[in-house]
Amino acid sequence: MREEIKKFVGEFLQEIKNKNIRIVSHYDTDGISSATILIKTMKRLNKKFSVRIVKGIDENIINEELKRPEKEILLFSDLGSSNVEDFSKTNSKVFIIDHHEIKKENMGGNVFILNPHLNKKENLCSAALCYLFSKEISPFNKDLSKLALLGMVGDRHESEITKSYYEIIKDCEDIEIKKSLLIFSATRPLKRALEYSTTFYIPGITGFSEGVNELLKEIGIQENKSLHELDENETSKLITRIMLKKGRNFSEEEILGNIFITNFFNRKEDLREISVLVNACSRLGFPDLAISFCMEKEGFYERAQEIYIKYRRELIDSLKNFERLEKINGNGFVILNGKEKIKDAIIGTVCSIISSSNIYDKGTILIGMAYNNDKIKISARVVGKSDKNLKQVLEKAVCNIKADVGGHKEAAGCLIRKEDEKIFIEEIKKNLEIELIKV
Ligand SMILES: [Mn+2]
Repeated sequence: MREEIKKFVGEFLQEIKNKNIRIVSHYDTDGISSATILIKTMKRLNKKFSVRIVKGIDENIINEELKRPEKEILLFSDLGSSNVEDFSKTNSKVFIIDHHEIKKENMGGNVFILNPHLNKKENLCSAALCYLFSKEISPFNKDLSKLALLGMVGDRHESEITKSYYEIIKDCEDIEIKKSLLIFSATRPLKRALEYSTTFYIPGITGFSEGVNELLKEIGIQENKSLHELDENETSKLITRIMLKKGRNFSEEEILGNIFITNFFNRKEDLREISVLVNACSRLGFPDLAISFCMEKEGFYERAQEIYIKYRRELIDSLKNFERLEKINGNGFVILNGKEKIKDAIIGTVCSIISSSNIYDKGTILIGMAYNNDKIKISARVVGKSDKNLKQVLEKAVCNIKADVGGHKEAAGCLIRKEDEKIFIEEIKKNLEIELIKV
């Protein structure tokens, strides 16, 4: 990777002489971390720049961006790989730092791209790539390593720390790694962390303060201690108790993992929590606030917290309502129709949390539905690791009604019209039952 990065940086520094930079990045945590690294790097180079955060790239965005003044150099992060064909047709130079799949044959002369898929190297998140790019420009940018690790956690790469990630961890002076229970967050009082933990849903604990109090009393742990502060003995007692909670027994690898603690705004923070906070701010329409938070600008801790707290409350209420919602329990699948009781913006997250809980057997397909005015947002997830292709499952179900299915094998979604609700449910039931017989 080192050689590719050197070459990429060389081309970039050559091209930006006398030019301004236009940064376009993705709106998730990895994209926001990437953008923050790039912004800081451009500032330190004394370059003028502007930033745009997008959900994805479509034709309109490509046209708008390519029409911008010639004095600007386009720099994409955490997206752009699937658009190289469009970019290669233009005269302007385009730089892309990304880790999404790319077709080599589409690459053209004007596009410079840093993407680990091109040489089958380790899969690094975009923020890590942006960081290595930044460090190649100047070793003084090593202080941005924390943001690379934020992107890593955002894209859930932390369970498998590969060579380059080790290098980044070594660069980061302010990081503490601990193998522990994956409840959320490790730096908040356990009482709150257990009640509001959405890493995995624990029946009778998630959303229920009485259940939490009882559990902590039983094992004799002070409720105001954080997970980070527990000694080994206390940690193992807590793990045992949670593993024995009703439902399917959790396996160790499902509930234990690496936790990264670092400082943000001079407070000890769990990177997973920062990742959710940044993601929530950005997705709810405040990407600029998310970036300012990552830059640790004064006053932005409080503003970001406000949005984050609202988001968490919404999520916990939805999970609490989960047991009361209309469900269709099939053989190997569950359709969860949240109707107007779950916000469409969080139905995907709710399904992800339920799928990582112990309520349903491994391999169960979860189809979540939530109203959005005259449309219905659909999200598909699967419990545990599985080779079922959820994108195909949804594509089949909507083949007679108009809908574009997005996502991939493990997580997919689409938007259908409200009047197609019944047809969709019938189709998906039919397809999933047939699927099962085939197996
Ligand atoms: Mn990414």
